[in-house]
Parts: sequence; structure tokens; C-alpha cells
Amino acid sequence: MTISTIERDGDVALLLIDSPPVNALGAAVRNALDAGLKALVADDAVRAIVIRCRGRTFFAGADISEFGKPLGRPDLNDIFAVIEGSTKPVISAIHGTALGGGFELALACHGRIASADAKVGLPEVSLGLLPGAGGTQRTPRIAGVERALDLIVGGAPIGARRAHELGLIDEIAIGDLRADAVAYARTMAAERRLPRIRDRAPDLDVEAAKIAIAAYRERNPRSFVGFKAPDLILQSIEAAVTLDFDAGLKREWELFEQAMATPESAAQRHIFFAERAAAKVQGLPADAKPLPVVKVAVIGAGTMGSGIATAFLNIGLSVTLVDRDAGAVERGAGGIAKTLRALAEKGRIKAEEAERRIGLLNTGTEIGVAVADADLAIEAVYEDMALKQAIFRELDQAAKPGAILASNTSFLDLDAIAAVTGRPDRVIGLHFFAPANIMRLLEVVRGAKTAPEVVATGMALGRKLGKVAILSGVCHGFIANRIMQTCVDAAQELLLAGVMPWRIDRVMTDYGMAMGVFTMLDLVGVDVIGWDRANSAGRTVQEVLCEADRWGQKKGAGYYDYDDRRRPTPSLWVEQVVRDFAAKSGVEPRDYSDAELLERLFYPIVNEGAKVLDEGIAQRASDIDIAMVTGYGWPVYRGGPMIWGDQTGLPKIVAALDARGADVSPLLRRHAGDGTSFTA
Ligand code: 3H9
Repeated sequence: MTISTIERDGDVALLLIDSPPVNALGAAVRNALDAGLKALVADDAVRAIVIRCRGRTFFAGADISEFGKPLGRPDLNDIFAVIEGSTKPVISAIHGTALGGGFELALACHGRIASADAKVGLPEVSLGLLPGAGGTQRTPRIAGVERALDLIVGGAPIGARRAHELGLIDEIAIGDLRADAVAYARTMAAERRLPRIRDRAPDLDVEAAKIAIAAYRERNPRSFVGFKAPDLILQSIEAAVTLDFDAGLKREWELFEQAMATPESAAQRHIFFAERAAAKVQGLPADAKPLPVVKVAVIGAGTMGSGIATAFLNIGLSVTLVDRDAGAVERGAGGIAKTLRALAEKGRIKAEEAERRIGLLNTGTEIGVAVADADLAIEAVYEDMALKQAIFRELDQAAKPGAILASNTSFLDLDAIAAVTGRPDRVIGLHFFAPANIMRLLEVVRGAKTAPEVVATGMALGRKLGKVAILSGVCHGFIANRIMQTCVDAAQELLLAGVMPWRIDRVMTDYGMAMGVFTMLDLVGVDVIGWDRANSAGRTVQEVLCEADRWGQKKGAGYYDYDDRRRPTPSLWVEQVVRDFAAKSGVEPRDYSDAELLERLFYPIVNEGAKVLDEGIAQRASDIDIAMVTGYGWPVYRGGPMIWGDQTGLPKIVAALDARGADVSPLLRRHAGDGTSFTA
């Protein structure tokens, strides 16, 4: 495939790069740019050069798939040296997104013109990296140190107009980008202007820059917890002020290589590809296209049903919320309106938009009426097989032929639900995580008979909803809950050995989890996690808590005591219960190191992940990782349990599990034995 072509427009040459899907700056593209630019610089008939990309975007950055191996020459700085050494203006004409190395290339040019809807940015931080091709040196020289901090540590791309205000873009194309770029290049050539950002000085002196950098860190403390790159970025931006340009560039490269070598960056890059891989369903026939979904019915107006309805309203679909209990429907609809208006109050959407979405909501108490014209009906009632089957019988009767019937069950057998309908091929699981309008994870559960186009519809809906959709097979708890349950079980076991809940939670949050197991149980309700009131006999700490009415935050007490603002404190009462259990179980109390506790909590997760994979419940290890990151607050900089297991060492994990007599997954054992890994 030809990557580069040269077009002439009089004395202006356009160097066009075409490397789908996103014109990433891999070796082939760099070679094409290098050769093309050198030829045009040497060509006396050319007075100015425009760099453009074909396809949907300008360069989306360095080719991330090349990372981890030595990056070959010419590297980006070699190419930028050709541009900056040119005696004729080189300008970038940006459409789509100019990101990372792509934007750095633009900054190395003499001028930048962008279409009004283009976006530019330096998002390397989200890959655990820093801009390694001058981004941290040129940005402060043109937009100022403070803006550079926002752009590079924050990492969010900005629109072309904002970039223009900041001086990062020189011109916004009014008409056709190509024509405007050629005209702009010609003017620059005529005026003999060759401005180079490298020749400018940053806006602040060393002292002022140091103060700005310290203030940034103080204002954004959370960006620096666990993540390694933000700190390296601060050092690199400081170098832009303390060193001359070339020394700064060298320092930036050293810091870039440091960042690249961190396990945090490896984890974050893994998550980047995991998110994209998750969308792909193995073995789906090419003609299995998503079915149109315009009208949705949600059955069950509780917290989950209302959250699901809100998620669909947010993407502009018409939703009918149904519940037999008229009061519940009214409360559900009221809650949805409140949530949407709160979005407007926070300035996230316009007030009219909130009202438009509320206007898309209908309510009803009769399934038959509500689902008659729905393309998709989602059941979100409580976890009771008989109830769900009764609802699915009714849905099957009432829904139009071809309509998809989905269950939001979090652990019941989807095939047993599908079996009561006359259309098991149209039945699917759509397992949302609470709050359904916010959490990014959606498990799309494929039943034994679910048709390929129904699977495709579930995955496409996930993407439209702005979620990460993961395909799961049918098993108790599906992927994320099933895996997390092993950690909950391990934590309960540690209680019996006398380890306090808050100690366990602290070990988990120190690792970077959004919350520890016991904080989580208090949040969702200690009673809802499989407490059987009739058979409760104080056999576990959980049973004792439930019997004592300590059901978690909603009761003001669970594993923790809560004040009226729901702030937790360790409970002396629970401490005594844990001590009593430990004494009864005859386990000799001893000290556990944090590292040992972490192993006890997380090795079972890796083991269960391996089982989920081996059974074909998950398609790939990275799906498990992204599920835990988006569903359970696993820290992005750890990349999820499977890559963490690989980084920790699978033989070590197997040895520890064996020592505890655990049922070790054969797949895990195989990987540990032959030195292979889940994620490499
Ligand atoms: C960098 O530049 C470092 C430099 O400072 C220094 C170097 C020395 N590389 O997201 P999509 C693939 S770091 C390789 O679904 P969209 C992606 O995997 C880089 N591949 O599309 C997917 O492949 P597949 C800084 C890449 O339209 C396909 O393209 N840049 C890259 O929703 C489509 O992707 C970034 O971090 C890449 N750079 O969104 C930008 N980018 O089809 C990362 C994408 O096989 N990219 N792919 O699954 C993005 O943010 C989005 O892809 C973008 C398009 C917004 C561009």
C-alpha cells in the first residue's frame, strides 16, 4: 500500500499520508514522512509544504503497538529536525484529531491550520507516558507553562478554537481545509516567514515556573496517586524552563524512556488495547449486523431499572418504564427527572436538553401495553428465577415478533429464563452495574441460543451508551461478580483469622482499589449478599451483622459505624465479633504483612479469572481486566488482575495457592509451568 503521495498546487506541495485506521506514526509512516519531506525540501520548484492526512483523522500519535520494543530511526525528532531545518515553510493541515506525536509534529511545523471541528491534544498521560517528541518543550513556549500543565498532565484534547485562542493553532480553515492550507502556506512563503516554536522562550522564569508547577500539584493531588507519569511530566515541563531547547528535548526523552519502563505504563497501554479488543466478538459471522433499537421498555422501576432507563434516555432513545406497582413507577420516573435536571444544574447538559430527555420517558403498569411496540425490553426486577420467568412469558406474548428480550440478572441462569419463551434466539443478558447510568461496564451475556445479530446488537448498544461492553457466557455471577466474589470470600476467611475489616480495606485501597470489600458490602447492603434470614444461625460474621440489624450504610451501621453524613469509623462492636470468631475458630492470632494480605485477597481473583477464561465465559484475558477496571474500580495503573498476575509472576501465585490447598485452574498452572502469560 502506498502510504504517501505528493500533490502539487502551483509552487506549494502537499505531502499526503494515508495509513488507516488513524495514521499512527509507526515506522512505515515515519519513513514516508522523512523521505517525502527531504525530497520536497530539496526540490527548488517547491516554495512551501503542507502535511495532510487522508482518512478520518490527522496523525493520532505514535504507534502504540510499537511501544515496548526499541523505537527505530528515523524517530519523530529526526523528522522534526528536517522540518525545522527547512528553508521553506512547512505547515500542518489538521482534521479529525491531532494527538500525541501527531500534535507534536504539528508543533514542530512553521504553521498550523485546522478545520473548526478538529481536536488537538497530548493524551500520553493516559498511557502512563509523557509526550516524547518535544510536546513538553514546545507547548510551554507557545501556550505558557500553566496551560501546558493543564494540557499535558490533564491529557484531555481541546477543540481547534480553544487551541487557536491558546496560540497552539494559527489558523482555523473557513472553507475547504486543503485550499485554505495551500493559501496559508503560500502567504507564509511570500512573507518569508519561518517561525519556529523552539526559538521562543517560555513565558515564565525559573522561579515563577517552579511556583506554578508546585501549585498545579497542590490543586490536583489525585492525579499523582498511583500514577507515575504525571510527576515525570512536571519534571519535563520544568526542564523546558531551566534548560535550553536541545538539552530540554534530551531530558524529555530520558523521562519518556523512564515512563515507558514503568509497570504502570505497561498496564495503562494494556487497558487502551483491552478496551478496543473487548468490542470484538470472536466468530461472529460478518453478516451479523446490529438490529435497530429505537424504542426501549424497562420492566422494574427500582434503582436498577431507573438507572437503565436513564442511560437510554441519555442517548436519545424513547423509553417506557413499567412496574406493576404504580407508586414505584411514579417514584422511578421522579428520580429519573431529578437525575437529568441535576445534570443540567451541574452544567453538563443544557436545561432544554434535560427536559427533552425527560419528555422521551413514558410510564406504565401493564407489561402488555408497554412493550407492544418496543424493539428491546429489559427486565430489571429482583433476583428471583420464578418471577423472572413469569415476566419473560408475559414479554414473549406481548412483544412484537423479532423484538429483543433482555434480562439484567446479575447471576441467574439466562438459558433457564430464555427457555420459557418461544424466542430464545432473541433473549440476551444486559448486565448493568449500579448506578447504571454512570458505571462504564456492561456485560453482554450470550445464552446458548442467542442469535449472532442479537449479540451484535447488545455490543453495539453498549458502545452507543458510552460503555465498555464485554461479552460473557452464562455462569453464576458472569465475569466481574463471579471473580470479585472470590475476593469477598477470601476477605471473610481473613475475618475468621482475626484480621479486622478496616485493615483489609486499607490494604485494598493502598493497592489502589476504589474501595475495600467491607466498605463495598456496607454500600450495597450486607443483607443483600446472600443472607438467608430463615436459616441464619450466627455462623459467619456476616450473619451476626445481619441478625444485629447492621445491614450497612442504609442502617447507619454495618462493618463500620456511620455518622449522619455516612462517614465510616471502625466499629468496636464488630471488632469484638471478629475477635470472638477468631477465638472460637482456634486460629492462633498472628500478624499479617500487607503483602501477605494482598496475596490472600487477590491470588484467588487471578485463579478465578483463569477459570472464567478456560471455560470460555470470557473471550480473552484483557476482557477480564477491563471488566474489573470499569466495574469494580480496579486501578487503571495496575491494568486489572490478569496483567497484574502476569507482572507478579504466575509460578509464585500457583505456589501460594497450592500451599493453601486451593483448587488451582489448569490454565493458570499451564501458564505458570511453561512460562507463558495471560496478557502478553
Ligand atoms: C505518543 O504519541 C507518544 C509520543 O509523544 C512520543 C513518541 C516517541 N497507535 O479508538 P478507535 C487503533 S503516544 C496504534 O476505536 P476512534 C486502535 O487500537 C500516542 N493504534 O477509533 C483501533 O484498532 P482496531 C498518543 C492506534 O475513532 C483503531 O486504531 N495518542 C492508535 O473511536 C481505531 O481506534 C493517543 O493516545 C495509536 N496511537 O478514535 C491517541 N490509536 O481497529 C490514541 C488508535 O484494531 N487514539 N489505534 O481495534 C485515540 O484516542 C483514538 O483512537 C482516536 C480515534 C480518538 C484517534
